[in-house]
Amino acid sequence: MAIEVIKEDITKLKVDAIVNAANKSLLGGGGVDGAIHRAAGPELKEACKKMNGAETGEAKLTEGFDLPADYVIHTVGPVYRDGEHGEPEKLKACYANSLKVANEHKLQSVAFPAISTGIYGYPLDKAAKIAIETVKEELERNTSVTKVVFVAFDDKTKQILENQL
Ligand code: AR6
Repeated sequence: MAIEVIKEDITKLKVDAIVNAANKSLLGGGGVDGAIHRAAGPELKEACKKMNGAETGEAKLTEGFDLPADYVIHTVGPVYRDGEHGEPEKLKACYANSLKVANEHKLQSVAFPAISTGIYGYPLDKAAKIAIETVKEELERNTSVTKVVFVAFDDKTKQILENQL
């Protein structure tokens, strides 16, 4: 099993699946969600419309359309309030459920953005700990996934993920 941290635009990655930090509507938004929808093209939104949204912590798969990645796994991170409203468990569910979906589709390589740490306000150090711990746990199970890439969009995120790893 291999876990890597890189600084990159996730929409450029040629992996089996990139994970999208979406919202419950699954119909697009700002941040990494907006970037993924722009790069994938309008067919992605059409595919997302058929999924009737998702709950926080859930993960649902579509094709990647114009992206170099074959698939997109859409997950909905928690909006951070104070950490006392189930945010850690919900963030953990995002990583675990995304990898479960990847396994169900026999995918090998998956790239994650730093879910919830942008618009949703999750403190980076806390989110990075959950992200790395959960992915390690899931890769220790019997899964098709052999490679996970954590994609940072800025130096600070890269540093914190690397330290945690
Ligand atoms: N590649 C990799 N990472 C990126 C990219 C990119 N192209 N663009 C941004 N990031 P955010 P959230 C990083 O705000 O906090 C949307 O409107 C970004 O720097 O995208 O889960 C959705 O529709 C940060 O480190 O997601 C939801 O409404 C990380 O991705 C809401 O935002 C996550 O930031 C979700 O908020």
